[in-house]
Amino acid sequence: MFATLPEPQPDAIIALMAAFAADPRDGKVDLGVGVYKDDHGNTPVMRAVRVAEQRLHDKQTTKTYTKLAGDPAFVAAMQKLALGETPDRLAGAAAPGGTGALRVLFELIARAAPGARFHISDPSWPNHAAMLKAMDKAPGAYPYFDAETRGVRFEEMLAYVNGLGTDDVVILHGCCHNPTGANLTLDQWQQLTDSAVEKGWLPLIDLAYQGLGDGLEEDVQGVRHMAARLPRLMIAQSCSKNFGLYRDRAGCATVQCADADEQAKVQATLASVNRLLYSFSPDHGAALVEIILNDPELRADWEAELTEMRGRINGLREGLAEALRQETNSDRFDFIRQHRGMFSRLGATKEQVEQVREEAGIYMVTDSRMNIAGLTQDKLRDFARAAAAAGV
Ligand code: PLP
Ligand code: TYF
Repeated sequence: MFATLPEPQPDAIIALMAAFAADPRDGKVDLGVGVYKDDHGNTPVMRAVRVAEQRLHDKQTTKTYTKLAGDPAFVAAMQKLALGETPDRLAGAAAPGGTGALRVLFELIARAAPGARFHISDPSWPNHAAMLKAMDKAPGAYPYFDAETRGVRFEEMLAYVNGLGTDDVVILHGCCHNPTGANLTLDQWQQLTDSAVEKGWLPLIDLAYQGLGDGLEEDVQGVRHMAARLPRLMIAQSCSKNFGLYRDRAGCATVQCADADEQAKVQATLASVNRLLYSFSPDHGAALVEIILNDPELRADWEAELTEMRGRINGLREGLAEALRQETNSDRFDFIRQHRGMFSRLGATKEQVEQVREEAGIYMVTDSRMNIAGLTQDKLRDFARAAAAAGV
């Protein structure tokens, strides 16, 4: 039965985690997998999460099943977090992480419009294409990252989406683009919205880093603009990074529908898709998020800690750009200051990435994506020196 089992495609980021763990050197630096780290290199359990866990422990009387679409209070709180004021024509379901939310929304589209074509940014988070290919829905790729300016090739992106129509789904990163760190301006979101209104393509917004760019509200200005103007859109939210709940697998799939009839149908389908994929979504992380978002004191503390995390990342961006200025005698890395979120793509070749890994023990993904949060102030100079020595 298994003799002809094909080798699965390895995930380069997960493989890098293993290579880092196996490296015996003291002082090695992990800029690979996208998890937040503090000044000591730890990925902490957030303070509000600890308190919410204690409360859940004290008040939870049963672990019987929730609903197929998860706890409605969690879904409503997540939708409010993304959209602010929410219209009543939203369908939604809890899902196992942002990945689960994406998978459920892909499945929904596969049922609603089997011939629909997906489009992702060039480049994008590798799992987007991998998951879609596994569903026999290899996506198209719209121009996105400009390797010269390290900004967005917006005119080309806009021309691409203007060529799409009502059978097309466009996956957009809501903020903090993974893997490049280059993001759309509000004006660009507005132009994309005009295109979606005119051409009828459907946005699917992957929102995995809300609060880690410029702020909880600031990071979703584009998403909210789109939601206010379009009859329909989809959002896949992850609680992995902004709540630090990675392994608990908390996420939310939302569909803004055109009217109440459509909402009822989509809601029933989301529940059914959940059931067919895994029955009930995990609820532990979702319950913590619901407690935090609906308790003013806990929420304030969560926001304060998220602000500290964001401040640390953006402080490292400043420091890294400055260290690279000094080590390379040029301002060509100043884009690191403008980028937002966990990642920037440095612009090094595969060989240079390997050289930095071998000589300095600093691990970046092969495409030279670096997790800024993996740095510490005392490593900035080492990093800049290693990058300069490799000729980046
Ligand atoms: N989308 C993007 C762009 C991501 O970077 C991630 C990774 O964390 C996810 C979705 C999904 O994350 P998770 O399934 O861990 O919640
Ligand atoms: O891009 C990252 O590093 C995170 C974590 O298959 C991740 O989004 C990486 C690979 C993967 C799942 C999550």
